[in-house]
Amino acid sequence: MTPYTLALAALAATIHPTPTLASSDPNTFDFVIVGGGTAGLALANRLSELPEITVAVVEAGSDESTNPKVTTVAGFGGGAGFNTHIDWAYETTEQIHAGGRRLEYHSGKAWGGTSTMNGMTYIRAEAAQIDAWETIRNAGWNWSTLWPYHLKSETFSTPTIAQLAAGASYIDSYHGRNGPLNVAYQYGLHNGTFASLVNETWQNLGMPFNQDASGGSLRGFFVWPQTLDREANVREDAARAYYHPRRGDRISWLQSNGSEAVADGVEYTTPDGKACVLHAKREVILAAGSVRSPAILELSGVGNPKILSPLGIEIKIPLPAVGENALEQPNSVMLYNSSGNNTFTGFAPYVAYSSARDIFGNNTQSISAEISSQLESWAVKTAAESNGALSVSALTSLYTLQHDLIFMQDVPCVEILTTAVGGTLASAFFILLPFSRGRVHVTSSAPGIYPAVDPGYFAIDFDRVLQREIAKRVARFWGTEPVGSLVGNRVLPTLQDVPGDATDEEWDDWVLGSVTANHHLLGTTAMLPRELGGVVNSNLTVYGTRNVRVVDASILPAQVSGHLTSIIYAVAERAGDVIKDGL
Ligand SMILES: Cc1cc2nc3c(=O)[nH]c(=O)nc-3n(C[C@H](O)[C@H](O)[C@H](O)COP(=O)(O)OP(=O)(O)OC[C@H]3O[C@@H](n4cnc5c(N)ncnc54)[C@H](O)[C@@H]3O)c2cc1C
Ligand SMILES: *[C@@H]1O[C@H](CO)[C@@H](O)[C@H](O)[C@H]1NC(C)=O
Ligand SMILES: *[C@@H]1O[C@H](CO)[C@@H](O)[C@H](O)[C@H]1NC(C)=O
Ligand SMILES: *[C@@H]1O[C@H](CO)[C@@H](O)[C@H](O)[C@H]1NC(C)=O
Ligand SMILES: *[C@@H]1O[C@H](CO)[C@@H](O)[C@H](O)[C@H]1NC(C)=O
Ligand SMILES: *[C@@H]1O[C@H](CO)[C@@H](O)[C@H](O)[C@H]1NC(C)=O
Ligand SMILES: *[C@@H]1O[C@H](CO)[C@@H](O)[C@H](O)[C@H]1NC(C)=O
Ligand SMILES: *[C@@H]1O[C@H](CO)[C@@H](O)[C@H](O)[C@H]1NC(C)=O
Ligand SMILES: *[C@H]1O[C@@H](CO)[C@H](O)[C@@H](O)[C@@H]1NC(C)=O
Repeated sequence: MTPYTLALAALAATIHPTPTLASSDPNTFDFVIVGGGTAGLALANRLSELPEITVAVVEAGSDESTNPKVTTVAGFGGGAGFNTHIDWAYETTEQIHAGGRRLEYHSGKAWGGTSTMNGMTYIRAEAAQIDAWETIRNAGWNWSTLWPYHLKSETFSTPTIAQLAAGASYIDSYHGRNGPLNVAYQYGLHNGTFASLVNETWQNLGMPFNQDASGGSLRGFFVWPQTLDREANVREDAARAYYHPRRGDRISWLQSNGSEAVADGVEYTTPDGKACVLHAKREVILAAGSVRSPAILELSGVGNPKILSPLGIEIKIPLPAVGENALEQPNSVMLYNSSGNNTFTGFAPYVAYSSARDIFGNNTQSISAEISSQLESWAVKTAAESNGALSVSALTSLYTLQHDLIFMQDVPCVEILTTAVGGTLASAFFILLPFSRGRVHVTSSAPGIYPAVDPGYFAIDFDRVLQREIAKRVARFWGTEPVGSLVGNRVLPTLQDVPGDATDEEWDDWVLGSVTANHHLLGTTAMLPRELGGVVNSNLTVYGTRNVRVVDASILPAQVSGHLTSIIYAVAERAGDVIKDGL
């Protein structure tokens, strides 16, 4: 059986009203994009605006535009499609720093990619952390150069009066009005007093209300908008926004001499197992996501010889950083039942972003200094786990930058979601900027075998410390008025498992035994100078290749404090212009 649904591919990105297949050979296109997901479809759309240019999108999944598990906006959206045919359903390697468990790692397999099964949360990154991209020598990439692309991608639906009363808020100038991507609050927002009680509680804990985080400043409490077509009340995935298909296996090369390789196209497998090639006159662009883009490079001979040679993969370009620098976040959930017989109806998407200072208070200075003194030893540890791909000096400088963002620039490093449904009140929470690095590598030269996904949760102890401190803060939040009177007992973890006066060790045990993936993996083909562990340059071209780029979450060089799709769309939009400028 073939594990892939291979609908017909080779379509010249046809959202454009007059698509031109200006090629005599039906298997030859100017651009061949592998992965019709979040980034891939946004990019294909923009490249296809050029009248003379042909674009093929190779996507392993199918058109799911009428799949109710995709279109539903119920609850947090994410989850409906888990472990169905639209989920690659990866599993991590044993997480040795998180109780040795293997965790589910979901990832979309459909036109629209992971945007067909995610939580639809639309929250942009913090401006200072995007500006930091430029300080690590990614010329042209900063908050203000991405700003027009945030606006270009978006059509924001102005909240109605009832939605404003339910907690929606916005600043008009932060939003686009003519982009392909619908962003909105849903009509089903909870409209009782809960939002204002949560708001007040956070204020009692020193957290301000944030009128609109879309401007690049996340700290504080707010009700978040979603990638959503409000009037149709359906999920706005990348296919719905940017497009309306065969598995790409590896790049086929025209020439290579060890220091430079030129792609000819992409090999793919038909449902009956036949190997075929789509030729790219100009470029091959990988947009297969953080798990598969590095894997496709490795299957194509671009990667770490120490990993590829034992698998019998012929090295075209030695590039050890491929698949390293994987950055994910661990997610924890705490649940309470409501006091009395309160029940909550409607959708309550409430979030508070906090900085290190909010968490550590007067100890911030000393913790900052302590971490500073450990950065180099963390770099040594992480470098040692990277199969020689990342150097101590590179990691030390990246860690120093991250330390500065967290402790000097107060970039939020903590996210706490709070919601209520029926008789349950819930928080999900996660560290945003882990120091731990993981990796994604192929384990076989056969393209159908899943790569090993190792997010490296809690490889650096401080990440666990911060996750535990957030858990304690969440417990404190639900014990603070006015929300304090709404909750009855803590039901996850129970007071037996983690008592009210639990030690740090007891909290740690619970955290390590219960975390799940947050599914924000990125960085596995990072846009960084080669000596800092980069895989693509600031034009998103893979080092050592003449005509292969990566455009998806895997190029983000560092974690971001918002959610990923907003920045991925902006990156893909800008990539479209970078590519067009080079034509
Ligand atoms: C459960 C979950 C909840 C999330 N919630 C949110 C949220 O609420 N808000 C938010 O902003 N972000 C969220 N995220 C993260 C976000 O959705 C992803 O980071 C983002 O969609 C990734 O975009 P991408 O373009 O990098 O990859 P994808 O969108 O995953 O696209 C990759 C595409 O490539 C295809 N592909 C892979 N390999 C091959 C191959 N060999 N040949 C052909 N095609 C291939 C895949 O099928 C897929 O369509 C969530 C993620 C998950 C899993
Ligand atoms: C961002 O990049 C643009 C263009 O290179 C530049 O003009 C601007 O000063 C940069 N902004 C910051 C904050 O560095
Ligand atoms: C939160 O409180 C502030 C006042 O401090 C108010 O302006 C804002 O509208 C409130 N938001 C919600 C969602 O209650
Ligand atoms: C909740 O409802 C049940 C059944 O209606 C009732 O027996 C119980 O007393 C109620 N509890 C409280 C605290 O109001
Ligand atoms: C509040 O939401 C409920 C559904 O949960 C809806 O029936 C009601 O009309 C809403 N009220 C207002 C004022 O929008
Ligand atoms: C923090 O320091 C300030 C000023 O020194 C002091 O007033 C405050 O009580 C301290 N807070 C805590 C929680 O120790
Ligand atoms: C809340 O949970 C506790 C412990 O599980 C239980 O004893 C209590 O009855 C529950 N309260 C309500 C209102 O359901
Ligand atoms: C990026 O592409 C532009 C236009 O093709 C070119 O001028 C520039 O030198 C490239 N930058 C890098 C880092 O290769
Ligand atoms: C590989 O060799 C270098 C020099 O070492 C040349 O500059 C490249 O043009 C050449 N590239 C290819 C594809 O053969």
